[in-house]
Amino acid sequence: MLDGKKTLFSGMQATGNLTLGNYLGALKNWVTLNEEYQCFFSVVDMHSITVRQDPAELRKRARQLLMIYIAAGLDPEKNCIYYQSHVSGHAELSWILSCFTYMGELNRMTQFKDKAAKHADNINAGLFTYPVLMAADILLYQADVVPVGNDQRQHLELTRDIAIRFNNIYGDVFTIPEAYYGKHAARIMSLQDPSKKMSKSDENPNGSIYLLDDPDTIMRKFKRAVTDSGKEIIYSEDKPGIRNLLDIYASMTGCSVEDAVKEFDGKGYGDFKMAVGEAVVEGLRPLQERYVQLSKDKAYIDQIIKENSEKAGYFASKTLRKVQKKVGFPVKVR
Ligand code: ATP
Ligand code: LTN
Repeated sequence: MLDGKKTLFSGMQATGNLTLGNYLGALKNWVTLNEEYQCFFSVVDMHSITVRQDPAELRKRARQLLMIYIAAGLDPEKNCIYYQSHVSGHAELSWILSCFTYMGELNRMTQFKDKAAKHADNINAGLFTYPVLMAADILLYQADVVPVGNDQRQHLELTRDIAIRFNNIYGDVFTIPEAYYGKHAARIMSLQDPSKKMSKSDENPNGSIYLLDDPDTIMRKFKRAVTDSGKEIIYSEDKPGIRNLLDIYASMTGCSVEDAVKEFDGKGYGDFKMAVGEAVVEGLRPLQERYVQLSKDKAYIDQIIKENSEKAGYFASKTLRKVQKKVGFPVKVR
């Protein structure tokens, strides 16, 4: 508890341009929760280097991501919005937790299997221990709740297992975090291949809507979105394309999927795709306008980065000192 509020932690990788999947699966929920909790929103740039990155590009994207957090409506005066790499406690706790995590557990992680298959030439140890660093992120701030997309379920379960294991040995050190998947908990799929999740690292840009895409690009991508055979707009397993568009429409406008189905009853696929596109254009407009404003104010963003990393560092070091003492590291003479 900080200031009488429970603590929330979440983060996104600074790889690629943020997609509508990231927005609807995570960022939009963060905004609805940010008044209720004491929040830490991290740009997890240390996770990003588990896949090879161009240094200048990574630095640029990390800053863009931080500005997108703010543009989406997270107040940097009230929430701690910062770079993971600016707080060394993440790496330090990650090492300790890796000694409480089993190889067998990490071997089961589907994200590792997917990424290893995708980057067969660079299956590095960091990619394998990625979930341990993620557990460190969360446990460092004693987070009560972690809003993430559905694809992170396994990582959250592992974080809880590590924390429970540690607490069983050393007493009540870590808060056991709960995952929060949001009202819709929809996994947004690629517009070109609805069997694959919409992902910022997808090579085909037509499959993803990027948060900073202009309205014409957004409409064009929806026009080209693959649909299914038949004509009906129904929410069904064997209509993954239509189902994805219904999920997008419902999450974007806040209506239920049932209401969306009713609204489009009897309409053709063409009109339906345009309506979804328009809902997305309108839904993203405020974020895009704020982003343009923020990108003109370098001094303000620099100030946010400095103040918030100091604040995050303060809370992180409190947990870290406690953990170091518990495992038996000699206490530093101050
Ligand atoms: P990458 O393609 O680089 O692996 P990603 O697009 O999967 O990245 P992450 O940075 O790993 O994005 O995830 C950021 C957040 O967005 C996470 O909470 C994740 O659950 C959520 N998210 C990512 N893609 C989707 C999606 N298609 N649908 C719903 N939520 C998603
Ligand atoms: N693996 C996460 C990103 C992430 C994260 C976290 C999310 C890293 N550390 C801590 C929540 C809490 C992903 O979204 N792919």
